[in-house]
Amino acid sequence: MTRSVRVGAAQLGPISKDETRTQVVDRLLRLLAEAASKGVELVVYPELALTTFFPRWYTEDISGHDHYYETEMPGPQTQPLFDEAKRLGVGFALGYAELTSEGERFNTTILVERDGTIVGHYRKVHIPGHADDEPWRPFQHLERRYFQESNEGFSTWNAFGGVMGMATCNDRRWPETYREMGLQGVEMIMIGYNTPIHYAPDPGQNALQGFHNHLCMQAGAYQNGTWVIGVAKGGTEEGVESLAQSAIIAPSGQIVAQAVTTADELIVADANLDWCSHYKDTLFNFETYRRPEVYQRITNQKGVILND
Ligand code: CDT
Repeated sequence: MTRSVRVGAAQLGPISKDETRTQVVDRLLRLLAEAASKGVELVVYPELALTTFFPRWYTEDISGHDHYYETEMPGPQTQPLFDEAKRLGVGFALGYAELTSEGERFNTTILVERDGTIVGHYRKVHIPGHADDEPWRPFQHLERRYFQESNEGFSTWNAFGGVMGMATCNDRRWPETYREMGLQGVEMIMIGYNTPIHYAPDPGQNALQGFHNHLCMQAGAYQNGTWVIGVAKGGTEEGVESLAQSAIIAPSGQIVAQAVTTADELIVADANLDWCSHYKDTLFNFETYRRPEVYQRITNQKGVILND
């Protein structure tokens, strides 16, 4: 029997600084209801889907941003999402800022099954931007101040009838992200993102944001024979324009559904997980063709070392 998952990428438009968790969860619930009405089994929400993208603001004391973090999941304001998902029999992936009881801060995504149970969590590995105040920028990208790099790495989970994986925003630009999960047989990678159009260190890249977004996710899908679900928080949020263009990408690397707005929008596709084997068993048969013995630098070396 064909293994297929009807998946929805639930793109979000901007979330303002003043929007409450309850208001945001209401938006998530509207998308969930639309998804259920279309027979969707798994809804993927973006990175930091419960709040505005707060790392754009500097606070001397990082606890000044504590109200943007979740200390429990589900908590009182997110419980309705879990309850409704369970009632509708729709699973979801949700990105949020996590503050642990040990005081650690992670950019986290959870995967929730159709019965409302948390299957697993992923904590962002590649943390972009900077840690210190850089007032020369039109807006800041202080993820390295507000989140620590997770050392948990990339896992996969048996859920939704397949092998599921998660990554977050900047992770999608790194081929290691996909290959780590590819080596665990991943069949669907869910990736939420918040990507400002303006890249202050090199504004020449601004016009290419959409191209680079799809380029890396399509390559990651194809080279590992996996579905990739890329989901944006797009539009102009607190004066900062962010990329939308959420996309559902097949193991061939082809985009099979793409958002057309920069607002809350659900796109849907039937993800046939058996298609993954077309690539996993042929061109990208890792067992036959990979040469890890000549890839030593990939894990032994961090930066570039020039040859003499
Ligand atoms: N959220 C996130 O990871 N955004 C980054 C912006 C990079 S520029 C600092 C991204 O890779 O899209």
